[in-house]
Amino acid sequence: MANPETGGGTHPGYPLTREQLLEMYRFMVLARRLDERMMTLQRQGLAAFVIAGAGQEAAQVGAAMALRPGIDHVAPYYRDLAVNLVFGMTAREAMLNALGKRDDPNSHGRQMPAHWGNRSRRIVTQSSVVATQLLHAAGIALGARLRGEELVVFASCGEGSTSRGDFHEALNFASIHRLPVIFFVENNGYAISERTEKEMAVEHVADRARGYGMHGAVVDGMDAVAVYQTVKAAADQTRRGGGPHLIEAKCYRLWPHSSDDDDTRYRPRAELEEWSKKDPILVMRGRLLEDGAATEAQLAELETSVQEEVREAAQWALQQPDPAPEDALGFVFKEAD
Ligand SMILES: Cc1ncc(C[n+]2csc(CCOP(=O)(O)OP(=O)(O)O)c2C)c(N)n1
Repeated sequence: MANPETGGGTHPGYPLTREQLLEMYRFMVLARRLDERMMTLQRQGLAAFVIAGAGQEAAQVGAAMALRPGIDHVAPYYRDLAVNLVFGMTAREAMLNALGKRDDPNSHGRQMPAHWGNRSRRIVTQSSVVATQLLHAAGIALGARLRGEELVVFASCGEGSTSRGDFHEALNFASIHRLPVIFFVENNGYAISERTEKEMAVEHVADRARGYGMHGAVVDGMDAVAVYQTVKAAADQTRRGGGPHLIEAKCYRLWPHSSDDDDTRYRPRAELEEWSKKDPILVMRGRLLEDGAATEAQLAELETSVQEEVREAAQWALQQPDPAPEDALGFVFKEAD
């Protein structure tokens, strides 16, 4: 149903304007087209490695748009390209990262691709060791509290990463001190080839919230608006001193784990086909048309402009310099003000 007040859909609690809904969709499409182009570059031998977020765009964009870029911090994990886009990363910068170029703002080509980090945008640099970013998030939130800053720290990971001790320590510490952290788990069904049932004995990751004395919620991670509403409510509450939240977004990884992985060896094709029908980009597209927030022609125009942006970004990034061998030790240890 169209909402006459906002021009967008009717979304109780946190109504989104037509512009916000279209922005949400644009970020999702941009992330998907970047993933596709990066994978092509990898197959052409131009990019070393790709670890994509295809299937998780609704979870990532819905969550990031509920935060405040420039104020809140994000400690994302490798699949969170779309979180970075919402927090200000450009298509050109994403391509510099994928190609390990000298001017990649994440690490100047020192980190693996998709190991995000950008101090000026409050995107926390990450380790290859999964779940460590959750501890960093708790520490950043404590630091902000001590400085009297009112902000939220958003830390994400896959459900497989919740089997590590770091996850449990981070939740325990954040809950004891009632820190403003949102622990956001993108449950995409697999940790490489291991299915969720083999990763934990509870049905939902969010079931564990009770054990730490914190708020827990499960949300449909294929629905960007549902994720936005859940994260927005949590962010508003934790910002006011309501303690940390554990939010589990149920989604699905539509691609193999990485460009190095053959998922036909462990994932039934029928399962993939079923989930493909719930592709978050299709869901969002349907919602925009149904709500009267956009016409087919407007969405086609948006698609063309995103494709052009990605094509241009890749062409441009390919021409940019690689890191110089003599600078190999630069940006490895702290070189900041
Ligand atoms: C401590 C640690 N163990 C193993 C790995 C290797 N590894 C990289 S990604 C990954 C799967 C993580 O799965 P999940 O947290 O569910 O995230 P997903 O990749 O499914 O999004 C593993 C095991 C690692 N990077 N760090």
